[in-house]
Amino acid sequence: MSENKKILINGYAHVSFQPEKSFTASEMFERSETYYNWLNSRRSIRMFSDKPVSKSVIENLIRTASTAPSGAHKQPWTFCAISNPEMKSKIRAAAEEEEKESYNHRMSERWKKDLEPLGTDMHKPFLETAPWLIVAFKKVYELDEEGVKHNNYYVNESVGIACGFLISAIHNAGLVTLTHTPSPMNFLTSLLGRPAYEKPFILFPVGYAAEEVFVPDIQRKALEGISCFFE
Ligand code: IYR
Repeated sequence: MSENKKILINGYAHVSFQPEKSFTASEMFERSETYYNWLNSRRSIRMFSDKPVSKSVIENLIRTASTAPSGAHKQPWTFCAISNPEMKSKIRAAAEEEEKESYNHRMSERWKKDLEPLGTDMHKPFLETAPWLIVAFKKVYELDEEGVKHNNYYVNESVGIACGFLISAIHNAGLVTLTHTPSPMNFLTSLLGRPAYEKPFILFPVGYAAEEVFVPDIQRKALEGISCFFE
């Protein structure tokens, strides 16, 4: 079978790969539009239900995130999933402490003005209500068991893409999330016992939306505002 064909490139094994089958022009248009409409139906949610979500679902979401491309295929990420109520409470307390400082002292007036339409503040009840928190850590470098340092590349780009995959996987599962970035969020490295070379990147509360949810009445930019074409 052609799928099993193997060759060496630069002395390294390469296997033949069959990309997704090609579609007719109209099928392709249809699929691209359907996918756009489906992702466009996603919203960042701050109001969560406490309804449980099974660990096996969370495992699949993390597996999906880790299919993202990454610099030199280093996969420079760790996704920590937390359902333990005591740990969630500790994370909420530490996050709110930082957020209080940020909203009161660190954030500029202009920044706070920009956030006004989103209705955010220093209170983060969703960190306890959501059944799961997933913290994406970026590995700026890695140490192996012998303490030897290994470099990672394009870490922000790689982890950003993986987080995008995670968000779409959460949406696909019928769950909701929010990209929460308490700042600074180094407390997550120590609370979760991660090595110092792992830096918290984004904290995602994951779960069902609350029974009644309100989201900011905001619009996405039109294509003209986000693209330019050279034909
Ligand atoms: N980290 C704060 C502030 C915040 C910042 C941005 I940029 C947002 O889009 C939303 C919130 C918080 O989580 O409230």
